Amino acid sequence: MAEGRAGLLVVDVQNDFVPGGALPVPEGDRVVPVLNEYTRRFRAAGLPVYFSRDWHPERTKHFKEYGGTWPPHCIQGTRGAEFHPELEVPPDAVIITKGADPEEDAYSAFQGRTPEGEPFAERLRRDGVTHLYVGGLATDYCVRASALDALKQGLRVTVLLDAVRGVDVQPGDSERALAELREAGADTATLDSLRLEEGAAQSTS
Ligand code: VGL
Ligand code: ZN
Repeated sequence: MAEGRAGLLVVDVQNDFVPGGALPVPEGDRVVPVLNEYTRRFRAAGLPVYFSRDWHPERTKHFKEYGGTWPPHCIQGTRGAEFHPELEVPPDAVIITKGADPEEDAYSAFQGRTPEGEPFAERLRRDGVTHLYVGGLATDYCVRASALDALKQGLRVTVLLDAVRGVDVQPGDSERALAELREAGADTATLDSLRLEEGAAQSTS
């Protein structure tokens, strides 16, 4: 097989994760225009884009009320679970749905599936993606878990520093997550440092 190409993963940019939502990430809405620009650049280079969404049932052990951590959020079919209205999701984007199982938290997009029911990792393999660029919400939960799983899958991972924001339940959680990701082998990029080529990508940060 030819050397793989890059893909973009936009993690959980949903109404409940931005200010005004049920589980707001401070400044979560600020990632939207930046991610729109990343999406345009990937599409212009002919590279695939993936959008994960948190998609919970009303009862799940993910929620505080049923033994978990969080207030109810991103409940299937509600407005809070919809992508942010200004997020540009191209028609050929692949939506990755996770968190639908009431028995698991599913922080990672790699616990999610395509609309056809295919696990995310398999879809990436079929698409020839070997380098995943990751942005979205939240740095210290779903971005962290997705990037760590991507590394475990043997993918090259670049975290998009200008397109992530964290919850910071404990102050410093997001910074610690980024340090952990670098330690695990991820690199980082911003719009200014991004260098994409058709069928391949590298960054210079
Ligand atoms: C997330 C907390 C709970 C996330 C999802 O998308 O980062 N965080 N569920
Ligand atoms: Zn959740």
